[in-house]
Amino acid sequence: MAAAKEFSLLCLENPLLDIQAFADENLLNKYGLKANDAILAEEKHIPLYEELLNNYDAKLIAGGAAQNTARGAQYILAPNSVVYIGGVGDDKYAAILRDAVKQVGLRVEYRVDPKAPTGRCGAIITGMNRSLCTDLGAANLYDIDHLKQPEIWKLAENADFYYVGGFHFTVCPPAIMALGEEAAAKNKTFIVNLSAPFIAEFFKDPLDASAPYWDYIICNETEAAAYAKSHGLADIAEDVPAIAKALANLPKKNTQRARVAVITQGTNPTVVAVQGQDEVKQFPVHAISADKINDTNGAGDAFAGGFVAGLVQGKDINTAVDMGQWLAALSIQELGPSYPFPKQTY
Ligand code: 26A
Repeated sequence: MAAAKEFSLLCLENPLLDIQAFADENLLNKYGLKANDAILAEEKHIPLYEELLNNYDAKLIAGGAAQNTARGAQYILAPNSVVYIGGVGDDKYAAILRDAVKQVGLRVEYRVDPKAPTGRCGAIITGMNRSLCTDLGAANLYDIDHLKQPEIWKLAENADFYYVGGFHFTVCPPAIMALGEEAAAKNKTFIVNLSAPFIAEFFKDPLDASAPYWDYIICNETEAAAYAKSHGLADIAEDVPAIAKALANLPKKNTQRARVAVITQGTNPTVVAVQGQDEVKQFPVHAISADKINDTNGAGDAFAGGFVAGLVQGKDINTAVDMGQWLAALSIQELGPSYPFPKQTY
């Protein structure tokens, strides 16, 4: 058998270091945070990071949603399959990230900013919920110039699959569009994750501009509802299969591939709709007992990692979904968005 092509998956988004702690509602209330949400930090949130480190025994864990997905996909795929791009600072947090990605053999090509600090995400775990509050720092300075540098663009041209974390719509929509256009022009696969409710609500214009390029759109049920409410589909906001169908059937640029919409729903079945098909499929998750769960931070990213790894391996949709659910089940038994070592195989 021919050796698999190297670096066929390129991922783009915001590399972050998670400052993760177990806490209670008092801390959420103090900073006006919701138990299950992901937001951009405002001035009032900045003291949260020190407070987590000083008073809550917080752990520093590699994060950044699409970087977690990229690590997850590389965890499954043959060596040298995945490359990830995004912006970091020149500091010890970036060194921790480089160390973590090295462990799974993920190649990173960061845009390094000499002045801005590496982005950080306060991850507050309360029971099965996680509240994420992100100070983007250098991740916010990612620019199209980095992507278009000859050696980076060469990586993009080489790749056959692009995965963009939706959080990047707050940072550099031109880079997202460049990948989408490249995918459509060369009949490659362009995958987007909606990432958080606020993306569909407040970054609607750049999100919608990229929609014609989506070959796969992945989100969870809350993001799906936020999408529906902000896109004139409020009447179906609670109807996950209907939203999946609506997403799958949005206008599409590359008509050689039918779009697939995938909506996860925590412990409820994953919903999959394919453009032009009437049937919406449901896939039960891999059940694990509650006492085995450490935290759900990064579960959705792990799902996407397993799913995309399946696509890269040329698996059918059913198998790719199952691989996503398998990796998500492994990840929630670890601390934060991490994967077990010694490595397990699907
Ligand atoms: C722009 N924002 C808000 C973000 C993020 C983010 N990754 C990129 N951009 N906010 C939270 N995360 C990451 O989500 C993961 C869990 O799904 C966290 O770093 C965490 O690892």
